[in-house]
Amino acid sequence: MKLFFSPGACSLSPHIVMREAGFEPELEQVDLKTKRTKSGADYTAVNPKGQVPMLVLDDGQKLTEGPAIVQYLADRKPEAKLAPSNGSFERYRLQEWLNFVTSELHKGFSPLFNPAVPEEYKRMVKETLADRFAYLDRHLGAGGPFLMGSQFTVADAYCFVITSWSKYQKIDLGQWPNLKAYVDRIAARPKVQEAMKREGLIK
Ligand SMILES: N[C@@H](CCC(=O)N[C@@H](CS)C(=O)NCC(=O)O)C(=O)O
Repeated sequence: MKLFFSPGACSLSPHIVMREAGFEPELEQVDLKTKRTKSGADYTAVNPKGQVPMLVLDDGQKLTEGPAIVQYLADRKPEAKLAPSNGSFERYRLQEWLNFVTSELHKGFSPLFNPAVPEEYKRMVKETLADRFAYLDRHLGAGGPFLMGSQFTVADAYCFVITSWSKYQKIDLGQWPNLKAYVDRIAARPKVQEAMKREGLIK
């Protein structure tokens, strides 16, 4: 299986999951500005969406959309317990979290990385994100240490990656101590460190 990624982008989530699940990830870097892969291929010809992540399976099938990819990876290695089993109520809980991260946090952050977006709108976007972070902080304060309780799941990998973008936007996570502790806890996981090193995000 090959994962198309861009350093520090949302593709870090399936990259972490691959390592947590025990796969040896084959990776191909994409330049999201030029839409070229590191080997020089036109990425839009490989993936018409032009976005990362994309997973290419051993039989050549292509899977996009981070929440779908991480569930596929988790289901390939059930022994890693990265997702509750299909059909259980807890699986819907996981999907509830993945959807929250993708629609409220991930796409909540996107305008902040767009230089064409006016500063006034960015201020409003940051206020909305602060509400979402406050919700997460309360949730983690009441339970934890992970989104679904004691077990680290693919939703935590995704939530960690997106919440960590705060550092690029001068959003101080220290305002939400439970959330800050959660991000630090996940950052310290050996497989997360491995993935971040491989992407050149840490030494
Ligand atoms: N809906 C997609 C969105 C993926 C996405 O937004 N990827 C960003 C990087 S974090 C990207 O490729 N941006 C470049 C672009 O949209 O042209 C998913 O959840 O996987």
